[in-house]
Amino acid sequence: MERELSLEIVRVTELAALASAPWMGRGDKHHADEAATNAMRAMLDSVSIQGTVVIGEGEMDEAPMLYIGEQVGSMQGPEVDVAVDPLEGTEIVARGLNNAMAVIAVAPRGNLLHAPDMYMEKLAVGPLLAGKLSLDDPIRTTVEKAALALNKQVSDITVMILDRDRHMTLVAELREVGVRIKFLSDGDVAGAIAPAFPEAGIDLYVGSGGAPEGVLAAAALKCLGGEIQGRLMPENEEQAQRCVEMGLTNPRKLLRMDDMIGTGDVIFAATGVTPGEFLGGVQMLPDQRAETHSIVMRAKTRTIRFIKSLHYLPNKPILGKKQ
Ligand code: VTB
Ligand code: MG
Ligand code: MG
Repeated sequence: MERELSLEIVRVTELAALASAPWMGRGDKHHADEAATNAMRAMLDSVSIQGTVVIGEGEMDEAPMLYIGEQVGSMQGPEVDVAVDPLEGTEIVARGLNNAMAVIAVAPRGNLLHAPDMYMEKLAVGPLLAGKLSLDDPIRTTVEKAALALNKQVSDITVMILDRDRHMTLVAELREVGVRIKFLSDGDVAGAIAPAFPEAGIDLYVGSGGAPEGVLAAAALKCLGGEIQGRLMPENEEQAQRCVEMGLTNPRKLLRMDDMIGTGDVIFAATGVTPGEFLGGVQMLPDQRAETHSIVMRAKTRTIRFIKSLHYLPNKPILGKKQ
């Protein structure tokens, strides 16, 4: 993958974010998601790749576009796997809360795990803790190891977790251990990446969220020098069967970075829709302009670019057409 691709890729998330931002707080997550998906799909056509969607909006028969298996890109350029979440945090946008982003990851063909739509147990960390923890450990051990490695008191460790009833036991354990907790309403791609940004003030990301979101976070964390470990959580026979079909004979196998995103290069881009831990949201400005805040990075070089763009909206025909 050529480095020029990074800038082409970030234009895709910028447009998806611009398209969904007008839906903030309108209580309509369906339209917010649809606007982002339409814009992302349209923009992808101009990107110089021969892409196959491996993580997308759903199976071919349930999603009209960006479905799993769909071919995207200009069909000139490298053969790649594409993982997308045009609007990671539809409910966030519908309710005007924090941490919604448009997200994409691209890797050479065959590298991205075709994560089925089910829960994944996750443990994500930034560079200082990469390689030092294990999802197999009890949470107390994990926190204690983290405190030791970071030279902090356990009471100064901050853990991020999705605010869900299913995390009640884990949260009780964390409280007993004595850490600080920051809850997320949704948007666990942003949550899992947060520990890699010192300014976010998060040491560990734990708990279960979407498996596709886990792979997207793995792509970002590889570029950032962080780490995520995951374990799929099939809840019925059908889900267990899906794991087997994607090549996991043991669906409960501990998944490491290489299992999720391979060993080669990966490009990750995200644009904030609402403000988050490390990205600003779309800001509507006077004179028909909007400002976006994006991050784009590549595993091979580990250069991290924060891109602030000022868009003149009348010159965005894709936005006009689709809304
Ligand atoms: C997370 C979050 C997503 O799903 O993966 C979450 O990142 C997990 O599912 O934004 P539950 O909502 O059932 O906990 C989302 O909230 C929606 O895809
Ligand atoms: Mg989505
Ligand atoms: Mg999502």
